[in-house]
Amino acid sequence: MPTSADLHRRRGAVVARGVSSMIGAYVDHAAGGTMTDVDGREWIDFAAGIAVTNVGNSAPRVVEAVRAQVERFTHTCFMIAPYEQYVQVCERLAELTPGDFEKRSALFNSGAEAVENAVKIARYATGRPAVVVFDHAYHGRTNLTMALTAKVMPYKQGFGPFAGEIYRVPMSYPLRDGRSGADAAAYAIAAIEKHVGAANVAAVLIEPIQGEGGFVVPAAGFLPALAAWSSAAGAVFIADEIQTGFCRTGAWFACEHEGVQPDLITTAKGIAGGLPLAAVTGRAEIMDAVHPGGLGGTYGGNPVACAAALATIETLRELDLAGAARDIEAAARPRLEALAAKYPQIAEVRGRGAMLAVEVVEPGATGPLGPVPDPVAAAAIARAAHESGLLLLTCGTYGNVIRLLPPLIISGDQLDRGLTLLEQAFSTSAPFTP
Ligand code: PLZ
Repeated sequence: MPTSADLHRRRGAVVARGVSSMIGAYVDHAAGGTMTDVDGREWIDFAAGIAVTNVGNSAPRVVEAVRAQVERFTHTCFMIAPYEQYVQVCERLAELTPGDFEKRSALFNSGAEAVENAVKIARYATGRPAVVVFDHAYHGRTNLTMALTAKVMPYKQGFGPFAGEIYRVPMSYPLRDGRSGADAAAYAIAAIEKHVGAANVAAVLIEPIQGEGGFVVPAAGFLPALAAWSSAAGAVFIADEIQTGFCRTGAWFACEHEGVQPDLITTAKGIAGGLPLAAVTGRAEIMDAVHPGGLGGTYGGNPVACAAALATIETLRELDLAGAARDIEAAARPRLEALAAKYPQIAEVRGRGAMLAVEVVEPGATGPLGPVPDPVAAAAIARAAHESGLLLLTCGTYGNVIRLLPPLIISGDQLDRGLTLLEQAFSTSAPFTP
């Protein structure tokens, strides 16, 4: 069997350099809260494949459902010959997503594709061009979604020109803007009204908690104020719950924490336990504005991915993994707060449920952005974690946020071991001793 080093050498000769990997170890198998590489080393998983394997890798129900579906049929294309599994996923989405109104869904393959389609639908339904997005937003890597995404490096550099009619406005970022939710919303709304014009806005698109942008939790009241403004302006309020959805934050969807009912919601990642599936779900009158045949794609709602989604949703429900996400927060947050008390490099502990982060800064330094981001220290801590066998991700516009995204089925013991490795990573790599 090839070692990670062998595979890494072979990769260099055939895999495009633009596709890079966080660690040099190659996966042999993964289950629950751990991953084992081809060299036989076990890793604690605080990544869940970027918030995908909420039910764990190779969750038993998912494996069984996929196996059974693969034996029945693998693909017909829903636009050619439809099947029940697609309809069932749309039924589940109508039940689970916030909003007590008639809903419709359309299924796709990736998060970016769901966001693209949500924008298509909102433009069609309103007959308007403009899409409002926020500082630090991440919505994907296709041409339209690159335009929606804020950060240039590595996502956009050299890949333009980008799609037009995208307008970026300030995000509520309590650590850095010091504004209340209401004030931050008023500030963003003034920018929309003055720079875009309410009558031109097809959609206001927002992650209820930003993912790649730094696990930024907007101040309370920000999301409801934007949703109310959108509704009054005749714009479609779209929540991108691709990273926050499917119990990650301790509720089925993060919008629920603020009682927001988006007109449209995009989902992917956690929906299907690791198989590629994405969806746009929302108000029937908006979704059904589009003419028959206007939405689709060869693989969207593939039957194997749908079978995986149904088994994933059943698992999330039966194991109460929203409750598990809250338990993860209850166990991890005090440990992160203790780290923050010890290390002045930690400016803030934030997040919800099993979507938690610490923002790393230069101790005591304040600049035009507020606390001065320290991406070098964050990277050193992540590297130390990797060396000790902890899969740990960073994120943030400034690259200085360490984020925790464990699978929701992680055991108490695995979570404890992972947090201990994180604490050790701080003690061995932080440039300042406490
Ligand atoms: N919207 C909120 O988090 C994907 C991107 C990783 P796709 N986030 C991980 C990377 O570097 O490419 C994401 C997201 C939110 C949209 C997307 C895009 O989802 O399935 O990666 O297309």
